[in-house]
Amino acid sequence: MIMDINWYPGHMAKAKRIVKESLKLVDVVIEVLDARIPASSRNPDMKEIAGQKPTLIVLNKYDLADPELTGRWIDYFMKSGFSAVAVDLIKGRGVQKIPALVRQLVAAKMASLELTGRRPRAARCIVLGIPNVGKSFLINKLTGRRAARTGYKPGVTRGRQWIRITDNLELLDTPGILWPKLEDSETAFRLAVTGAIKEEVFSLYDVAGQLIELLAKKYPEAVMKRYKLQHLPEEAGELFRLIGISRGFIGAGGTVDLLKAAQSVMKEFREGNLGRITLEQPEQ
Ligand SMILES: Nc1nc2c(ncn2[C@@H]2O[C@H](COP(=O)(O)OP(=O)(O)OP(=O)(O)O)[C@@H](O)[C@H]2O)c(=O)[nH]1
Ligand SMILES: [Mg+2]
Repeated sequence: MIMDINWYPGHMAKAKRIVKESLKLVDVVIEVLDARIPASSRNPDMKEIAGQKPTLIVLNKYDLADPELTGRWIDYFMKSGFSAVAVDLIKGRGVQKIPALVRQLVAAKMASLELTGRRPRAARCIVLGIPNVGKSFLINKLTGRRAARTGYKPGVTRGRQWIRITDNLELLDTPGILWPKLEDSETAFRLAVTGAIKEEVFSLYDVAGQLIELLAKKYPEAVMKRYKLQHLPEEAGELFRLIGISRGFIGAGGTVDLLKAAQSVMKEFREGNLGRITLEQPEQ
């Protein structure tokens, strides 16, 4: 069973408090999800935490996700009242759309500020997400190297700073870390294979085993091609044995190194070498 030791209740309560405090300072939430697991990488308490704040959902790691399913997820989130965009933060694809999308989300609010005679101001946003979804990469991409610190503002908790993205968009320089939901084993599995849960707290062999069985079933051609296999057994141990033989993972006594096969399947899945694979679909 997978357990994330980092997220016992005390930690969760503290993270929640920090995020809630930050949220008072912003107009818009940018919630980063892993495009391969848009449901499982959402924080279960997000609705309660973000309240009515306009939210832009960023489906990151688009380079690793199934493009068609990503499109369906974007539709799904838009129909649910969010703004949504797919990005690849390694190549920087899609990031340039974010400032305009954020401005759209605050257009009504800014207009009403003006109507009541207040000066128009920059929209303020924060990046939120569970571990490893790409929050830091996003902040770096949005701010670039020219990142101009706008300095401390009154009311801003010490240690937090605003970075100017455009003339009318500012970003809190530190992301808010959310905790993943681990209530069911399928969600935990998806978080583990995509790297959201640290490897110390789950059995790599078991998770990779579940992964290779799933891949063999759903993407048989990709698996056979990648590992040069003639046929596909259903069971993980047997799959790893064939993959180990094919890759030459043979130990001293001539035995196949199953763990090494499992490790390489996990690594290659995460690097996208088995194709662009999304592990969950939006509900109909
Ligand atoms: N393939 C791919 N990898 C990405 C992308 N964006 C980020 N990564 C990888 O994901 C990992 C995590 O990115 P970070 O920006 O550090 O994630 P984070 O959300 O700040 O993680 P924590 O600080 O642990 O909460 C890094 O190893 C990146 O290389 C992407 O668009 N595509
Ligand atoms: Mg980070």
